Amino acid sequence: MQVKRFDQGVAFWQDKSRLTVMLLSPFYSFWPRYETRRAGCPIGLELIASELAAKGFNVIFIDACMSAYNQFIQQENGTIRYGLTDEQLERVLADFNPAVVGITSLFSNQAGNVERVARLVKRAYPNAIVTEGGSHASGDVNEVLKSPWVDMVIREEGLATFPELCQSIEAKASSRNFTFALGVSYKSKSGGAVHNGSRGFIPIFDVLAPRRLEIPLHPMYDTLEHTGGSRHRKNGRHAYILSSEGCPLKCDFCHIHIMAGNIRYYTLARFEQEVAQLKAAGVNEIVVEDDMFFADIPRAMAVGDILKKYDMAWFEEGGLSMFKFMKPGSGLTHEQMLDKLAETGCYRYYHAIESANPMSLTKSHKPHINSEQDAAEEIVRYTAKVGIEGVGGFMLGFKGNGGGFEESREDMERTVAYAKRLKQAGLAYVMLFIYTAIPGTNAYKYLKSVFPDLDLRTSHERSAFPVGGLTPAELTELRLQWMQEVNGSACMGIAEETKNWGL
Ligand code: B12
Ligand code: SF4
Repeated sequence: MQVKRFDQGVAFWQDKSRLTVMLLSPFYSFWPRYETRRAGCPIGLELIASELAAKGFNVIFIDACMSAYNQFIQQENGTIRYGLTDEQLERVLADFNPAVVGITSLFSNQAGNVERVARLVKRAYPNAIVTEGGSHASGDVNEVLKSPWVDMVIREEGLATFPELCQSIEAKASSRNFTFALGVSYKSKSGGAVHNGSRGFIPIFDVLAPRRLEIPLHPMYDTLEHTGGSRHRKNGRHAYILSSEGCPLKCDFCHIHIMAGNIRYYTLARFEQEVAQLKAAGVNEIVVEDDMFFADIPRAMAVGDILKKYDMAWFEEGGLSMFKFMKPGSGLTHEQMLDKLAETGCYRYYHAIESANPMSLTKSHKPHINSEQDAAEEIVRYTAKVGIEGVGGFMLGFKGNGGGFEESREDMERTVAYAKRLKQAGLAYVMLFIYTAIPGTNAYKYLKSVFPDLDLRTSHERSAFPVGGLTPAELTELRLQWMQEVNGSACMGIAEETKNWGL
């Protein structure tokens, strides 16, 4: 195999007679007053590249965001694009001629950018089959397929589906308008959407090809910060990693359990192999992206031991739930868990706390004990005591359960006061998010039925619909004001400067 690195990505050339597949991560944009600007190596697309390369395909991986992360383009609607310009992307595309293109569409607030990339791709390669995958494409599949530039959507997990689809396109058993591959939706010749049956999730990830490190170690990912603020180590590389995917809970507003299913693991032996390879390649800092790292706490502790063995500083970004610290089970206490995290090199974690309102949590099928403030304060104090930075995540403006509840402004203020209390107790930073409808969730179905004419595809930093007597514009401004009140000027100064978390 010939591996060729270029400024915007990596190409794996194997055999001219085999199919050439291009994988693309789009450029993104943000609202500078309200939103963070965060992106990193797209792990899903990267893992698909490894699978395709292992199966002998020619693979071209391009990241149109991270290859020009610090290039800003002011757009007409007030947002700022970060990443390649249209012309720059067109110039990169002109170097290749793929038969199939796969674009990752993770975030609904970025759907417009993905659509724009799909248009550029279709213009560059009119004969290529253009596909999308990821959380947004899966959740909003019918809307995505209305695009004249998109032929197919790979729903949910793409690790087995996409290689199978490419094999079947290569064997001419599938075409732009037809495939039997499970987990694929496509447009029939008459233009209607056809949804093949879903595919089961991979039960144990060890069946996957070894991760190709050329992508995560591409120089474009060697940034001073990662997706969750400042890095801990100033020299050496950092890399994103998964030891599991999925979540056993089914919160109404969350797309993770739909996208990634119930919790599934890499064995610890396979996980260690990957950490050892990253270490040998110069990585000394790891960002763990597991959706529910604490689904099995003793196993999570063993993951920490492996990271310590290879002297990795690590940050758990996927999120550690407050209720897991409150009721860990397995005979453990939160002190033991936090001692272990600190001892194994964890320097920061996203602390999913969510709300001061037990009703909002219960009605969303989330454990209500997250709202027990005295217990939470004790855990936050201990986190700070062992020297770990906890980043508290809270949600404002719940409205769901088929109309079963809606937060008032007072409810939101109660959560803000809770956030303030925990910040004073030792949280390093607080993210106040706005309850947002994610296509594919129950919350989206309900909110779309109430607000059929509103575009609900905002980030959790801008509000899309009226709630608690507040208009979307009012709640968006209030959230910013509350962020300033809770975090103080030091943190907000960093957040303003970096457009990332304020630490
Ligand atoms: C890591 C992560 C991030 C990172 C992103 C790093 C990056 N790629 O740039 C950061 C921290 C930056 C981030 C930010 C945000 N995130 Co986020 N994030 C995640 C998280 C926890 C893991 C994603 C991941 O890597 N999973 C592991 C890989 C293996 O899975 P995957 O990416 O989904 O890919 C698989 C499939 O989707 C599919 N697939 C994906 N792409 C493609 C492409 C093709 C061609 C094919 C065939 C298949 C395919 O196959 C892959 C392998 O199975 C997910 C939760 C989740 N489990 O999905 C949320 C998630 C994607 N994030 C979410 C949200 C809402 C956000 C934010 C808006 C939050 C905020 N306001 O800060 C921002 C938006 C950022 C932006 N630029 O606008 C939502 C998206 C829902 C939606 N439809 O909008 C998710 C699903 C969480 C949730 N609440 O349900 N996020
Ligand atoms: S919000 Fe957290 S606990 Fe709930 S389903 Fe999503 S990942 Fe699981």
